[in-house]
Amino acid sequence: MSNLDNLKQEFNKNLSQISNSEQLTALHIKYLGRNGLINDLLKKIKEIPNEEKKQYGTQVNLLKKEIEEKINAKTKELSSKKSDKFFDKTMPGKQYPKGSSHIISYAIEEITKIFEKISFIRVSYPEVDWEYSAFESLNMPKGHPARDDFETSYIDTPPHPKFGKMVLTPHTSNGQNREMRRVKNPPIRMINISKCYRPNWDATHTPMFYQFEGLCVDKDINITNLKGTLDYFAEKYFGRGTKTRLRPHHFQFTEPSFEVDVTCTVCKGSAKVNGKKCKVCKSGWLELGGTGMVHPNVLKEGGINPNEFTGWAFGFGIERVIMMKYGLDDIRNYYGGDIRFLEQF
Ligand code: FA5
Repeated sequence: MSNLDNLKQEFNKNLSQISNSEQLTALHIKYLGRNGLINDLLKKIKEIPNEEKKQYGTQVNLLKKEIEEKINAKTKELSSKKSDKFFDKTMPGKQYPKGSSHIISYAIEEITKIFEKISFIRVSYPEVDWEYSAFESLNMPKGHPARDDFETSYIDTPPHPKFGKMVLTPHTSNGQNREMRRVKNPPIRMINISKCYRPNWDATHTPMFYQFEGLCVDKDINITNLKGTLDYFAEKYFGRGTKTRLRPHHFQFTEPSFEVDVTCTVCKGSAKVNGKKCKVCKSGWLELGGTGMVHPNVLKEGGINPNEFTGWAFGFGIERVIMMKYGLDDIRNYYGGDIRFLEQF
């Protein structure tokens, strides 16, 4: 029996033992693959005497064709068997857990919408910025002690001759000068939302956190406008009936400056729950953040004439407003990645 007959017999035997598509693929590779047995036979044509070459080639090609046809037939046979299998179309599909936006992203969206409704424009200024934007432009010259309040991290790069070193910005107030220079001519109505950095880590402070900063500059802007806007925000974000109050404070970039409190979301400002002192606020009020009338030096540095225009600004922590809204007690949970916490929002 010739080599070709042996190969054919062996192939038929192998084929008769095939019961699934993996085995059939392996058989295909064994006989018809690039380094398969058929190609081995074709390579051997060099060793065949010249007068027999033609006949040998024809026989090998016929065998190759026969093997291809048989493999194709087997493929069809196997796939038709598969379709005989019972498939219950009414079975529920695989359930994959549903993703959702992060609690911070929801708050950013909500706050943006609240301010966009009253014509504020959402912007986002650099998280890594010049010392100038974070301090000098805000009436805090080099060496001023007020800078210490912001516990700033500096980037180890050569300083700019005018703008100083680069910093991880400790507050969104760095956007004030940038926005004044972008808009040039008031009115300015900015809502700047960005990441900030300070080296703190406890239940109410994280090294990276978000602030949102409002800036309004126009003719005849006064504290009444500021109070009205804060009341509007508090009602929209925390719910109807939420009130705000201003307490005197000091910031180098606003004059006068205030801290803003809102009525506690748990006791609604009464300081009592079921006749007992409210555990969340103890006084009926919760602290929201800082605000004030933009200092004339800050307007001047932004290229705006303080004799013609006035303005107000505020800066609040996003983690803090979420905490107040939902009565949460540890903001580190926001960044822990625990799905059981995050999927509640
Ligand atoms: C400022 O950052 C001022 N730039 C706010 C301002 C803007 C005043 C415009 C006047 C005019 P303060 O340092 O108080 O102020 O921070 C504001 C809020 O940021 C805080 O009330 C708090 O909610 C939040 N915050 C500050 N540090 C952290 C921190 N490490 N983690 C989480 N939130 C923080």
